[in-house]
Amino acid sequence: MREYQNIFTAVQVEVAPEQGIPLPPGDEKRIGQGKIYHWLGRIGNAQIGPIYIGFHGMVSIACFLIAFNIIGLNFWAQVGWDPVQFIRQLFWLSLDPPAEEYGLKILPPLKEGGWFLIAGFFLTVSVITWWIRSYRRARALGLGLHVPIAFASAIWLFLVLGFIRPVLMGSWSYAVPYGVFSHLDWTNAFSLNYGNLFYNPFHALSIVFLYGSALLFAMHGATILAVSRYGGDREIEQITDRGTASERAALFWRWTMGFNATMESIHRWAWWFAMLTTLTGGIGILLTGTVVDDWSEWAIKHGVLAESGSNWNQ
Ligand code: 07D
Repeated sequence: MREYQNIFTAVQVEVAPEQGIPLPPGDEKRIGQGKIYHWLGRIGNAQIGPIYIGFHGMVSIACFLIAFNIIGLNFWAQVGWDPVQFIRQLFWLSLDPPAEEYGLKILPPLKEGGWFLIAGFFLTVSVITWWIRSYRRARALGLGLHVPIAFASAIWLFLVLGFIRPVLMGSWSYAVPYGVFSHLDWTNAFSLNYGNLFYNPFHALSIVFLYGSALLFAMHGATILAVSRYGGDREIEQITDRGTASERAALFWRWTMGFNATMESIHRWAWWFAMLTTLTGGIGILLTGTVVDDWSEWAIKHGVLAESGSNWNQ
């Protein structure tokens, strides 16, 4: 028997583009009337626009493009402006922070970290103005501040890595380089330099929340798809008006693991787990090199790890 498995299928309603609520006078910054694209509707909402740009959106996009171009042009200069080599070596190219001896100097020579700092400045302004945009749009729509708060947690980790920790360490050289492989190498070197980041309890917590977020997202997404044949995708109504979808979903989890979140609380679980990934991560990075120099030694001192290390000696 053929069964309806709601994995790839999507319901699309072909209607005139939704215009949204009227904005207060002076705040009307929307462009276009909106358009419906069938293929977009297969993965999300078919409607694009009217697009809200606004002052902070403009500043953010402009600053991002400046940072992106500074990084890209530095990469290109590093291969003698050869477009073929630019593409071939793209993953290996890197714009690095100034050397340690420049400390927190505001503008070292451009080719010795100056460009890095300028790019970092514009990228930071871009991220912060995008946050302001998320805050202002949430307010304009009368929403809770859940999205801006979660985004602020990600920005906290971003600022710890690129600004707060370098300032506390007394040199921009501690910031993360802009490059595909270079930032991976930086991450690896960070762990090695500070005695294995796995023994940093905040890194461990961050992983718990990261993996936990993926697990919760998989469980929730799968549950709602599985009960959408009973109207379970109308999640909000099901919080107060529990129909068969909600009851079956809850019962499934009580049967399989003895406990179930509710149609409402599952979103709180997901929000907290995602938010805590970067919140705990930022704390872990901030402590490294400032308060704790070697996480293996720290673990031995606090009885987490034996003097001889773990039993893994291969
Ligand atoms: C980075 C910050 C927010 C980002 C923002 C976006 C733009 C784009 C683009 C200009 C993601 C701004 C950017 C707009 C600009 C252009 C083109 C969020 C970020 C606002 N680790 N590890 C974590 C695991 C190891 C190390 C977190 C696993 C090794 C370091 C996470 C393993 C070593 C750091 C995590 C593992 C090591 C981390 C990241 C396994 C060496 C961090 C969470 C299984 C490789 C970061 C406390 C996140 C952190 C971090 C997972 C291993 C080093 C939980 C699963 C032992 C140095 N690791 N890790 O959401 O917070 O990032 O650590 O081995 O700094 Mg780790």
